[in-house]
Amino acid sequence: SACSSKLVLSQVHPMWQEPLAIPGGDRQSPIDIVVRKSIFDPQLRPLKVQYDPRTCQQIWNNGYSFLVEYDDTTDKSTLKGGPLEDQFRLCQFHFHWGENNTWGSEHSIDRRLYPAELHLVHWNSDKYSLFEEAVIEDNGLAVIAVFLKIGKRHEGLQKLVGALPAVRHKDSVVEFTKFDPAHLLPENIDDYWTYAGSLTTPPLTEAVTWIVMKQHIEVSHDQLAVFRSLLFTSAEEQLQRSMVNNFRVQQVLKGRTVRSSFT
Ligand code: SG7
Ligand code: ZN
Repeated sequence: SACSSKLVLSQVHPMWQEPLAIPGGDRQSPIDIVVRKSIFDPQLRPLKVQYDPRTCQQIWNNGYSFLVEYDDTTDKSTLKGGPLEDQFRLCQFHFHWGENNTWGSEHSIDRRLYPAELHLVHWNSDKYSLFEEAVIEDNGLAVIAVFLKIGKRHEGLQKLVGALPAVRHKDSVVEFTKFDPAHLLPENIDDYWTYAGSLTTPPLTEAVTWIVMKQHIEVSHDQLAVFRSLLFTSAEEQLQRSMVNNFRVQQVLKGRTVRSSFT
């Protein structure tokens, strides 16, 4: 795949359910967003999302989540506006989820967790020419986070859910094309929180402008059950482990402000 992010984490720790040994910096993610402490910033513009479904390439079980990867060799699927000065290119999206519906998201709103959270990962193509460069720079990445709540079946998600059994085991890859990630965004993308943070898995670099959507999307319990039927383990391993609880523990704010685009 052209999605060069694959190179970065291919040598990642075989899943780190254990508390991380890597010492945190000053802007680690995820965090709890305290609504009454977030600051409305009238300067925050609407997000400009332009995704081309033809850049969608494949799904990959990387042993921690499943990644839907996009061709990021040109500016065909992009994100700009909102808190961003530059143009960012979509590279992949993935989710984090729990073993049950009580937890699973990485971020929380006033301590309230959701059963799952979607991350659309983009890198700054105005300033950098490769994901690998962007991932180590403080303005290198922009990730859109969308909370998932249990409710009615999500039609836009269903094509993806149907493809997941093919990537049940770690290291499996299946061709997956023409998927428009805009279908996974909530109706209202103008209301969001934003803060300066990090990747939530190794290398944990403090490169990310987080854009956390206020509005959640709904998926059915059955759809999330298919996420939970995936495995952390490869086909060769004796003891198979369900892919659940693939979120990082929350990090301290350390004086950061969370801004909101809405009042
Ligand atoms: C997931 O989350 C994967 C990672 C991703 C990581 O484990 O999607 O991607 C790859 C290529 O393994 O790491 C560098 C990167 O995108 C962290 O992303 S996140 O901070 O948005 N959760
Ligand atoms: Zn993530």
